[in-house]
Amino acid sequence: MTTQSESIAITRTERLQQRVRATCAGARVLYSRVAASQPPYAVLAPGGRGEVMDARRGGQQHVGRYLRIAAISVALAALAACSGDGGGTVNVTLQEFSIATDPATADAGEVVFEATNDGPNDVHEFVVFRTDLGPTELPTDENGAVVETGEGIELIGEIEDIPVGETQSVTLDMEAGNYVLICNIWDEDEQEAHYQEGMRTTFTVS
Ligand SMILES: [Cu+2]
Repeated sequence: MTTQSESIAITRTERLQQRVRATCAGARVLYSRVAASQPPYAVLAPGGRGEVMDARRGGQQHVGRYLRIAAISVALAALAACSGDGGGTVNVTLQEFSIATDPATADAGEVVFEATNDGPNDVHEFVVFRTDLGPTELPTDENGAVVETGEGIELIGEIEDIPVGETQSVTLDMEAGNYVLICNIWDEDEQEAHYQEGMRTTFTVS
């Protein structure tokens, strides 16, 4: 279905993805600057010196070297947060009328949903809400379709209109919590909301 809330949702998803990309790009830049810097100390204190005198000991200490190691550690930790153990790939199967995920849980982080429409006849979509409501408790309109801007649910992302036999993916930055995944197609001809027909399931991020 084509609604205003969907275009808002797409913008929101893109913003989230941009933010993740920007953070990870920043971590990569930081790491490359730290790793390549000469003198290394300059990374932490632009204009500073690579070697500083330790007046108390009266000797010359290569403090910059230790700062460099610390800076590399920070940069590596930031990189690990971007590409590390979190998230993962989840296969989603959409059909008349069910939605199944394998696995049904993920670690917090970047989660890639690969959604396949197994039909046999209908176009389906894939919509992710963060909510503590049960899968059958989402707010609906008079047709029985979920009101995506409704109370108690937060739209995290979606893939619209997946043709039968096709697989499409979306990458979402997901925090720990409870989610409900649905297809929110309202079929005017059949007068049926796919959500009401059973295309809804829970998903947990920990
Ligand atoms: Cu559907």
